[in-house]
Amino acid sequence: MNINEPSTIAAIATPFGTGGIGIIRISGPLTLKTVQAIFRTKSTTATGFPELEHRKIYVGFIIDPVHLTFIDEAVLFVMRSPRSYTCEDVAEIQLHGSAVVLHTILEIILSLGVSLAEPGEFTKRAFLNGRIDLIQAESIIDLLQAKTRISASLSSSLLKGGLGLTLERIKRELLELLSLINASIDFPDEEIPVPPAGSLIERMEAIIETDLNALINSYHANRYLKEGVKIGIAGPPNVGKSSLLNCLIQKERSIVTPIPGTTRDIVEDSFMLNGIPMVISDTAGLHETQDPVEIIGIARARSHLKETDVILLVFDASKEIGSMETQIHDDLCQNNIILVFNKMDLMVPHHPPDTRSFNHILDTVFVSAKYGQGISTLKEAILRAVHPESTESIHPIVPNLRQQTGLRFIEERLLEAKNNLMQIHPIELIAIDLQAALDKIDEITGENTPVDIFDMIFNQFCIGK
Ligand SMILES: Nc1nc2c(ncn2[C@@H]2O[C@H](COP(=O)(O)OP(=O)(O)O)[C@@H](O)[C@H]2O)c(=O)[nH]1
Ligand SMILES: [Mg+2]
Repeated sequence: MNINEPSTIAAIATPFGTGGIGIIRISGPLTLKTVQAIFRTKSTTATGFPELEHRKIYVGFIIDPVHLTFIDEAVLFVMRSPRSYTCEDVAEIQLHGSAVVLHTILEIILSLGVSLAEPGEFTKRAFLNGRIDLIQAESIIDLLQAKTRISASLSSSLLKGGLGLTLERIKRELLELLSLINASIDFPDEEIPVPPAGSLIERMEAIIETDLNALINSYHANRYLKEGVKIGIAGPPNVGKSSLLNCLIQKERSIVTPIPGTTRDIVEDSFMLNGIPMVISDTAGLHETQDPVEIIGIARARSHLKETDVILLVFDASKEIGSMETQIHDDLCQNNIILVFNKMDLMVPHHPPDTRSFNHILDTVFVSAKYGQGISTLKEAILRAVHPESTESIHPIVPNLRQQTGLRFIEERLLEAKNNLMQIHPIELIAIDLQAALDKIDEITGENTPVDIFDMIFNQFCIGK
């Protein structure tokens, strides 16, 4: 066997457990031979199996090729190279979704010289055979893991190659800039004039401002859509934090009692706001206590609140603001706080609480969690706090963290090159930065990606994809 010839791989492509149907997927040069050894239709005999046609569905059954015994009914779907997911010959066999049947047949397939596919190996082959770029491979992971419809549709738009096309355009422009610069380095005697710095600077600025910035900024909106905006509820005991959570999610999720210290662990739930998922958590009331369970709860609350995108700091609107309130605010020491005065129904008319001592807050709202008052104002404040643009038009091409880090690197290199040009540094220095930016583009798209990054990406897949 030619050692360069790719192996043939197979895996169960449907989730583990019992299902209506289960699918085994095979890809590689031995696919058709393997299928011919185990699959029969009513009209075929062991010797006279017809040529398997591209994109044709066959109905029949699987046999054990050694004992020639019947194993299960099956539907076979064949895609011939290169017009398949992996660009290789691919067969998908639909069977009854019993784990025993699927494993028995998989074992038979593996006994015919086929190897078990690694996680993501089908998609890896699609990438290695040039059918998709690395960004598209990553968007397939996102799509498989998408928790919301909007995040699934974003992954699909990435899958169509939008980001790859933009990077291709940036790459062409950078290559042109680099060749202008290199020409003046390589042939100094030919009197090829160094391109005027002004025009080079302008072109670099255009790349940064029109393409890179939009992509980089779209990352936050995308993260919110994929993972949800993290909202933490904080405040002293008994001000109505749990009531507020229940009111926002419209469920009796967190226990509400008049007894202070009821909530000890972190209670988390979610709701949608303008199509954006919000993951909201209720925490233990912040105050001095000797109760060992509450002490743990408060420590948890504090560390959890550090990781949130927005904090709803809740106080009782019917009470005076005292040193405890300002102390809690100062201890949080975060700049993403919305001050929420709850129990506005009990508030003494014309005597609103004095909020002058709170200086790092985004907004102040008055609500009554018990009677549902002021909740829409609070929702508006939350949306304002998490980047207004994320609620409006969403950039169609939004990168993940790996791509985002890469884009930032490219931006830094271009800014560096631009500064060097402005300070009339040697042109060689500028070439180095442009080359580094170009290399990073190749790393993002997968044209030239270090093996470890590559493995890390494909290891996120499930087996059979
Ligand atoms: N009048 C009034 N009572 C409320 C309001 N919100 C909560 N409460 C009451 O305040 C008490 C404490 O509420 P809870 O949500 O458990 O507060 P937490 O300790 O901050 O979680 C309960 O008896 C609630 O019914 C409100 O807006 N108005
Ligand atoms: Mg509570």
